[in-house]
Amino acid sequence: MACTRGALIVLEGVDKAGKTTQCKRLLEALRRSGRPAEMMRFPDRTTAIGQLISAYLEKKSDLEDHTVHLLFSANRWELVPLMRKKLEQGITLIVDRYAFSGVAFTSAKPGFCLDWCMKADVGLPKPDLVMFLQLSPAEASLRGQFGEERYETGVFQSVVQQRFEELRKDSSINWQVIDASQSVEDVHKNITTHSLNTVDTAHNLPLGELWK
Ligand code: NYM
Repeated sequence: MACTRGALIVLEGVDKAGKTTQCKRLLEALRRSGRPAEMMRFPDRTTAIGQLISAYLEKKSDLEDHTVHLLFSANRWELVPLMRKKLEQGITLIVDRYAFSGVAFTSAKPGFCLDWCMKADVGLPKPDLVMFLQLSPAEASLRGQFGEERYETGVFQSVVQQRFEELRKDSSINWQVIDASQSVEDVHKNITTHSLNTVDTAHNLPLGELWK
């Protein structure tokens, strides 16, 4: 029987790259084109695990670094049954951050290597497309101050950027680098083109397993 699943599309990038705005624009564009789509974001702060993560990010609680890494991963795993169900129903998922953020942010902390950080997410549904919104730290700083949450400093974000660069060398992932310094409209057009191609080809392909 022909497979008619939705595509798993992820947007990644450092803070202020415009991921959330672009996810929303892409969602509208896909729906307008008649392709069913829904948006998700990680961390999903609505679950019990997500609330632990949220309190940590807001500096209302302290968590040991390995522990919080595993919570971020658990927060993805707990949503996997729902993700699979939607994809099987033919719904394309547009995901604001995924395991790549998980690895890039934790491995930017002292004493963490990429390899250890990737382990907990091995076997997650593999994205059909990962678009990395590229923005230099200098351009990001022109977009205003960082917020109050943990990790929102220029120095930390630069290390995160380097970790993303290492992750992007993995040719088993369909990475597309998008120049996020362009206008919102131009970035949107670029993202939509990649996404439409992906949605139309994913229909016939089995869903893969991440980093396996
Ligand atoms: N973050 C996000 C992680 O450290 N690990 C993860 O696995 C994920 C998904 O959480 N600074 C970090 C990146 C962000 C922060 O994200 C919250 P957002 O998109 O601002 O809610």
